[in-house]
Amino acid sequence: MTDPSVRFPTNFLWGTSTAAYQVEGAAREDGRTPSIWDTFSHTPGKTAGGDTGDIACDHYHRFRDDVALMSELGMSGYRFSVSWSRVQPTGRGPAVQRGLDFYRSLVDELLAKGITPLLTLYHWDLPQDLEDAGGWPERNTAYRFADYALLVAEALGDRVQMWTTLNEPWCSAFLGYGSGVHAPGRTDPADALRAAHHLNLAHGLSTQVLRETLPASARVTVSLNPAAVRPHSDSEADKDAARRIDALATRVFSGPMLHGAYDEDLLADTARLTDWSFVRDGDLAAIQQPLDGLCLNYYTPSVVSAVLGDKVVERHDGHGDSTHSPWPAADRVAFHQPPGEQTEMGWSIDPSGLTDLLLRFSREAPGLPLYVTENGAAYDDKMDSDGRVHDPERISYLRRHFHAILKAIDEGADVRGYFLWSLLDNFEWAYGYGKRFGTVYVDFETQQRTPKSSARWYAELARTGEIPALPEG
Ligand code: PNW
Repeated sequence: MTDPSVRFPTNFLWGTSTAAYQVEGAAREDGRTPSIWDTFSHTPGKTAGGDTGDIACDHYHRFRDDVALMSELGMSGYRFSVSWSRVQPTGRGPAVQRGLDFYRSLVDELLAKGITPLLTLYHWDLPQDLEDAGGWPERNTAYRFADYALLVAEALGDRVQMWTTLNEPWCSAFLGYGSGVHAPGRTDPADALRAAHHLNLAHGLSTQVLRETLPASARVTVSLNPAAVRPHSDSEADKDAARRIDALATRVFSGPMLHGAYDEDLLADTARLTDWSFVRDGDLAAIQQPLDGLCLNYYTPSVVSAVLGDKVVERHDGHGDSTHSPWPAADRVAFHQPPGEQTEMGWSIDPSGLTDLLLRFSREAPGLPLYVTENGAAYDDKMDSDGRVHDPERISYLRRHFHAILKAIDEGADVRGYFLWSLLDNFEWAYGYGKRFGTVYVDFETQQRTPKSSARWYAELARTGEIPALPEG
């Protein structure tokens, strides 16, 4: 008999993930207008080498080949996002048919190959017009998002079963409006907290719209990137630093979404920045909508300590260079680079964080199916003279994370699928094209796709549902 700890459940979804701005290109085609990421990437100094998503992987024109590639690799799922300004250019008013047609064609292509689409409504590309009207710190943006959700649900609800409202609202709020390393590049900690609340509200309102519009069989989820936080020592002060980061990274979203409340410690920690009066009567009930699954994205843990006295805070939090912290009112917290292996992002490799998060949410939200919607690693991949791309480090990273998922399943977590970040090397936000997360190599001159050895390895895992036991040590 097979050891249960090496076999994934039957019907486990094996997929890859992408996001519209990172792969599509065609930034000015068929009526698409700028999103905050177009504006940001075209602003000098904001992305490495001035890279933009103008062309990216040209997936907008090559999606048929890309879906054929997924099929060749034996994938049963694909997670992609819809570009809001492609289907509703100003973030208001009617939909642009050609924009919707692109996603309809993509979905039909997936379905024809037996690949389950997981559609994300928002992966960070707010229409610039809505940013000009105030962006996520402005309450109206949440209502606009619910209207946009209706347009997409009406167009694709007959063929897409799995829906995600937001991807990683933490990044949208705290990297976009706090540290400013992501679009729109604003740096006001109080605005970041307002943005977080309005993203929560957008999630709740859009979930209600999806329920009213989609067939009863449709499933609605959200993708969070909760922090696997570890205190640097057992001291009370370090444990308190970990508590603060957990509140600001994770509970600020999971609290209202799953439990209908912002935790008291979060409100107290941030009291000198805001009185949270932007939370209106009825908001928390609107945000706490029953969900059909919870999607978690995980790359690396966070190890934190309290900064005592006047010590200068050394930042190793992997969130890019900014003098502004993405952690409002947690400026007395230091992030530590754990010893050991790291990926090209400088993110340390520790799969136990993924086990911990899956178990945490399986306890915190009993009965809610879990999906890993992002996990993966950037490496400095190069094409060999034989035309192949060998990425043994990525295989090793993935293997260890799959064992971490199996461990969580063994201990009771109901994990239903895995979407590797990413199908293709793509536009890695502020890092541009320099960081390759793909399991398929992309030559950005020719747009040629070459599956890396990790793609073949992953295809074999998807085919058998079994993973060899980890070597000792
Ligand atoms: C996620 N951080 O981004 C995104 O959902 C993807 O679009 C992205 O390409 C991928 O992870 C790899 O970076 C993150 O600073 C960006 O903590 C930054 C952070 C986390 C996730």
